[in-house]
Amino acid sequence: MSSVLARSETSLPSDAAVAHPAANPLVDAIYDPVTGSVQYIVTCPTTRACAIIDPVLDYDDKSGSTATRNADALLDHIQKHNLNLVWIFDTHPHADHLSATAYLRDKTGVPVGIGEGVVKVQEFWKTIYNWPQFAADGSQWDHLLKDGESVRIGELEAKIISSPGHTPASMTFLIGDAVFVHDTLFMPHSGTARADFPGGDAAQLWHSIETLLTLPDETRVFTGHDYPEGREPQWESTIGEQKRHNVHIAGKSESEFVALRTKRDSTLPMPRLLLPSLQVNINAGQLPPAEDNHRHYLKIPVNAFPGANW
Ligand SMILES: N[C@@H](CCC(=O)N[C@@H](CS)C(=O)NCC(=O)O)C(=O)O
Ligand SMILES: [Fe+2]
Repeated sequence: MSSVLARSETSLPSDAAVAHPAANPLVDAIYDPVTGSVQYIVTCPTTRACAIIDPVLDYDDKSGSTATRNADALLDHIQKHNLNLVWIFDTHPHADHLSATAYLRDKTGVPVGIGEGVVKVQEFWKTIYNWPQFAADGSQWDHLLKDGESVRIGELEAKIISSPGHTPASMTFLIGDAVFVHDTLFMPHSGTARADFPGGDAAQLWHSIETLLTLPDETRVFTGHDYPEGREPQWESTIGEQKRHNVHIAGKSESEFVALRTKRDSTLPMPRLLLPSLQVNINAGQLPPAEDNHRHYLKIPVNAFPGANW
């Protein structure tokens, strides 16, 4: 299956049109139909500096093969538009796909970042993988993002907002008139992300979403996933649309949300790639070290999640 590339609103200005400081980013998205993930390239229109958010490393669990089709498509886009990559981020340690951050850092030398709460996720999963020598201190990333801090992408300021609930490490990026909400709000007709992963919490997710909904109605909202059934994938909405139409949020109280989220989560199987993903993603997208035959192995803990839906 091939990825879908789409650009939000305006396209890159000509070199002549770069006199004024940027407030709002250009946003390009590459959708991965295999995992339903949306990968973003966020660009400062005045300097052409850009950041990648949530890159996917392709993984076929049937053959144990990795590939870099998605990540290379991101790099091709950057090269084609003559952009200057300055940051690579994951919004949270993903449970449904392997992160391509390590591959991209190796290729480009550009720093990688994730929320500082990743340490809690590392602590949980290093026990599951029985991996005592693994350093659960976030040192695998170049930068651990803190709530309220800002990072620069050229002349753009990316404000980091902690938004736990789906995971304890989840961070939202507010960049000009665009907010990258990852796995909090999905498209209004599909609702919200699940809150049943280890360290997840439906009430926390509600409060994180409430904070996001205080942004101006016209703010562009870019979500981390879409799971279309018989339609084209979608990932862009606005805060106003979310407030009015999100099927899990609009007209609901906190307790109603928690009840519906908990009920739905009790029916969901674990993501197909949960166990390969976390082993790689707590390690900033690096495979476990190669063994003496130079091959990398992923470990599957047996019966670590009794009662999980199949
Ligand atoms: N079927 C997908 C499900 C992945 C999944 O659980 N996605 C999370 C985000 S990482 C979610 O919030 N899903 C909400 C839902 O499926 O309702 C898979 O196996 O990968
Ligand atoms: Fe997720």
